[in-house]
Amino acid sequence: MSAPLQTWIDRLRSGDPRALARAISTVENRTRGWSDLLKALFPYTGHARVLGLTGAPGAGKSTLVDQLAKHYRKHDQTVGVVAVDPTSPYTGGAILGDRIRMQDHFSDPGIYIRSMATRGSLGGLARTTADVATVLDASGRDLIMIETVGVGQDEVDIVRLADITVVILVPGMGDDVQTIKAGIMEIADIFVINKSDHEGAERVEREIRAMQSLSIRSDSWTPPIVKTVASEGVGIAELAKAIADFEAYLKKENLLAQRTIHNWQERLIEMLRDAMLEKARGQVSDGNLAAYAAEVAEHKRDPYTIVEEIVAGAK
Ligand SMILES: Nc1nc2c(ncn2[C@@H]2O[C@H](COP(=O)(O)OP(=O)(O)OP(=O)(O)O)[C@@H](O)[C@H]2O)c(=O)[nH]1
Ligand SMILES: [Mg+2]
Repeated sequence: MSAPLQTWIDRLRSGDPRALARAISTVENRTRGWSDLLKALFPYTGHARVLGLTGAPGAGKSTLVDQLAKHYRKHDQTVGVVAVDPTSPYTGGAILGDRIRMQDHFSDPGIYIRSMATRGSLGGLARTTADVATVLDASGRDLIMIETVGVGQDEVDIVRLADITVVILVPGMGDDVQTIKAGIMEIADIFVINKSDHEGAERVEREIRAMQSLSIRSDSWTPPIVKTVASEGVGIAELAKAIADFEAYLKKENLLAQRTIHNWQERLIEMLRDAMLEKARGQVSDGNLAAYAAEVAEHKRDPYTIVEEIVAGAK
């Protein structure tokens, strides 16, 4: 390893927020040296628990993350937060909110919050997020929380990489359990009904229960339902307990190792897909690709043979 890289890693490991920020940017933007950095950091990873939190826009995810961060800080755990914004990272109200909240923790180096741009994310959103979590893990954080809006496949893929997934629902707002994306409901290890100060929390709870009675998880865990009022700090201790219970269950049933292997299998496939694509793309210039496309459009050549030839050439 080069001396500057070693110094950088030493600083990052000692808790220097600037070294950490630079490492995250390098990985996020795929700046030169990003993969060497991740390779060098990998031996230091595997200690943090990764908590994924997802839910509809405005459900109170950031407020909840903020409260949980405070809770864990009281228990002397260091926290890293990655807020993945699916739309505009710079003008969104959510990010402004995150900034304001960040100042609460500003004097506390035990909390590191990072908002991630997703537009033009080079390595694929789920992969980049996982890589950023890897950097936070290597920096020695005990707990990493990843906040995403639960709207699309990307978000499902992100939270799937978490050790523990919390799905946040709210009463009313027309987002009945039925209308929430099925994929999101299935990945919940814990349900939170936030904004329980609003009318309709009981109804959401009944709907979750009804849905749960129809399906049994392969690990036979029944996701608990925790009601919170995040803006008031109500139910946070209960949520932390539900998280601890699930962790204990994973440990007792030896499921954590299985989950980790399964997650790595998914990550490896994605990494392979990226690497193979890059290799194949190295074979064809954009101009060539346009020429192939024209040939296919004119039915001069079939696309299947073209792809086979490119793949064969990429060895
Ligand atoms: N009444 C009530 N308001 C809440 C509660 N939790 C959060 N809020 C408010 O709901 C609004 C949205 O909260 P956020 O934490 O930014 O929600 P979010 O899910 O992170 O939003 P996005 O990141 O934009 O999707 C804020 O004004 C919060 O103060 C709650 O339990 N009850
Ligand atoms: Mg938010």
